[in-house]
Parts: sequence; C-alpha cells; structure tokens
Amino acid sequence: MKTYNVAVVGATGAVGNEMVKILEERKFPVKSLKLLASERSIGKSLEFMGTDLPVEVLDEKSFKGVEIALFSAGGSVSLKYAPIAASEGCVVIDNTSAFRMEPDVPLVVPEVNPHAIKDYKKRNIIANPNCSTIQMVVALKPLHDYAKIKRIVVSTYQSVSGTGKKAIFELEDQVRALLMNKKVEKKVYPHQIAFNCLPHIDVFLENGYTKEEMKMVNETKKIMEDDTIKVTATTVRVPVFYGHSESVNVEFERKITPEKARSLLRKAPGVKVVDNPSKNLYPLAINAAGKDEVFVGRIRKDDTVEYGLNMWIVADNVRKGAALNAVQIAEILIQKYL
Ligand code: 25A
Ligand code: L14
Repeated sequence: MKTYNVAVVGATGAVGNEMVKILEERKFPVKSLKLLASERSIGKSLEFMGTDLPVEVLDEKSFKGVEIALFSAGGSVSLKYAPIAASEGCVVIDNTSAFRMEPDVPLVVPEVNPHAIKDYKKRNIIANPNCSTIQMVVALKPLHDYAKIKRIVVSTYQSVSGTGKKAIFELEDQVRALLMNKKVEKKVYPHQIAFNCLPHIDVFLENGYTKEEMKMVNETKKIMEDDTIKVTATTVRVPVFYGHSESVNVEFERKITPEKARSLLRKAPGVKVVDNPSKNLYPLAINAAGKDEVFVGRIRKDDTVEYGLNMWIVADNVRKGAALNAVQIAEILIQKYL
C-alpha cells in the first residue's frame, strides 16, 4: 500500500491533537508524520503509533516533501502558510474559515459532497467546514434529497472546545473559582461562561449577525450545492466542554413525515437516530463526546407550516466537526485522486 508524508499544523491544539489520534485510530497510511506548532510548543512531543514525536516550529521550509497537511492553528496561520505548502505540491486540508468561501476551493463533508474533492487541484487546498455546519448538513442532506428544503431556522448550543484549549481551561477555572467563592477571571470570552449562555460566537458583523451565524448560512448553500436553501441562525456558547447541540426547524417543499425522516436518517451515512422520548432517549452532548456519528432526535412535525419538521442534532465538534471530517477528506483524496 502507498504511504504518505503527512503534517499536522497546530498539533498541540484541541483539534490538532485529535487529528493525530484519528490518523492512528483509522490506520491512515502514514509514511512520516510531522507535528508543527508555534514556539510556545517547543519541547513538547505527542505519541503516534507508539513513538514520541517532537513538535517542530512552523516555518516556510516546513513543507518540503510533505504530501498532505492538515491545518488547525487559526485563520491567520492558514492564510500565510497554506499557500506556501500548496506551492510545494502539498495538498492542504484547512480547518479554518480562511478559504472556505473561495469559489476555487472545495468545501467538503464526505457524507454530503465527496465529489467536490476532485477540484482540489485548482489551489491544492480543500476547506473543512465550520463545526456547526458540518453536523447540520450531515443530518439534513438525506431529508433534502427526499423533500427539498426551503428554509432552515437553527439555534446552536456550542461547547467551549470549539474555541480551543484555552477556552476549555477557562470554563474549568471559572467553575472551580465559583464553587470556591473566588473571583472569576475572563480571558477568552467577554463574559463569564460558567453557568451562563452567551449569544455570541466569533465576531459581530455589520448586519448584526455573528460571523459564526453567517458561516452556517453561506457554507450550507455551498456544501449542499443549492443556493435556494434559506438559512437563518442564532449561535450560542454554552458551558459544555465537548459536543455542539442544535435546535433545527426545517421547512420542505414536499411532504415528509417524522416517521419517514427517521427511516431516511437510519439509513444515512454517519448518522445515528436517538429518538425515543417515552424512555427519555434523545441526543446529548455528553454522549456524543468521543463518538464519530451525528446524533439526531426529537424529530416532530411543525404544524405552523405546510411541510415542516423540528429536530435536535448533536455531534462531537472536535471530531466530526473538525478533526475526523478532515481525516475523512484525506482518505477520499488518497483513494481517488492522489
Ligand atoms: O486565529 P484564530 O482563527 O482566531 O484561531 C484561534 C484558535 O482557534 C482554535 C485554535 O485553538 C486556535 O488557536 N482553532 C482553530 N481552528 C479550529 C477549529 N476548526 C479551532 N478550534 C476548533 N475548531 P487551540 O489553542 O486549541 O490550537 C492552537 C494550535 O495552533 C497552534 N498555533 C497557534 N499559532 C501558531 C500555531 N502554530 C504555528 N504557528 C503559529 N503562529 C498552537 O500551537 C496550537 O497547536 P502553540 O504552540 O501556539 O500552542 C501550544 C499550546 O499553547 C496554548 N496557547 C495557544 N495560544 C496561546 C497559548 N498559550 C499562551 N498564550 C497564547 N496566546 C495552546 O492551548 C496549546 O496548548
Ligand atoms: O471553524 O467555537 O470557523 O469559537 C471558529 C470559532 C470553529 C468554532 C470555525 C468557536 C469556528 C470556533
């Protein structure tokens, strides 16, 4: 079997670390693995396939001989280094929002639009979508194919791990401080996140929406390859460590019953239906954490429109929302195109 020289940029972060684990778990054919981060990570190492690999400092020369690079070190790092890697013939799978809406960069969720990967050659960059968008489109694509979606109204309940390691520590520190009657410190978020909900993810834009909300609007249309789908979003940070939850209201063009939606979703790739209210069974962030599937439940009719459904969609944002989706893209890339 052919093996590949792989690099992970941002390897010591919440997502990068998971990328390394998933490459190992899924037995990705790695010839060599290069772990890259900033100077802050010098001296650190990560275990891969039973050996400790040292973390190296990212620079312009890091990508010599690298065939596939998974980036997750923030938008500014991707903007600077992804084009450098790409110009050396390395295929970049980028987890930030830097290139997602560029027309010549494929934006891919393997369960939804794997065929888009073929266009990677234009820039040698493939974008990994936003975490909240990924889990929503995995669940909605089979329903869209059956009854065509007209409009989506989504509210998210997003965990702190989406922001990275320092936000995970912030929630932990604030909870501990509050329980010990100490002063709460804020570094990452503008308000206390412990025991609170913040209707604010990423930056505010001129139109009054946040950037995270507009990512859900625009990326959904690009991944589903349908500009007619109307999407409106409210994205909320909640004091959960891992797993994003979403309340999703969908209006369709044609009839679709909750029973039909359940049966379509039971057959859908990457989806698990958890929908048995009489036994108190519905998707929960704490159960989705560490899992690969997108969990869907609370599927019920919205009687206020002709053809409408409400549902609750939950997934591990660091895995399916980021690291797993990126590795799945890499798997298709090597199977079909490299
Ligand atoms: O720039 P943005 O777009 O605003 O992105 C901000 C953050 O979003 C996370 C990621 O957090 C990033 O820092 N992120 C990015 N994409 C994400 C996605 N799709 C995402 N989160 C969820 N979903 P993170 O802290 O978990 O990961 C950061 C990783 O990137 C490396 N890195 C940062 N700048 C770099 C760089 N690598 C190379 N060159 C650069 N210029 C970073 O390595 C980490 O691997 P590091 O060496 O900088 O950090 C190692 C440890 O230090 C902590 N840390 C991070 N920032 C600071 C810090 N410590 C002190 N001060 C800081 N300012 C990290 O938590 C890590 O443990
Ligand atoms: O991938 O939760 O565009 O703070 C950037 C914001 C990921 C989530 C992205 C957060 C997001 C992140």
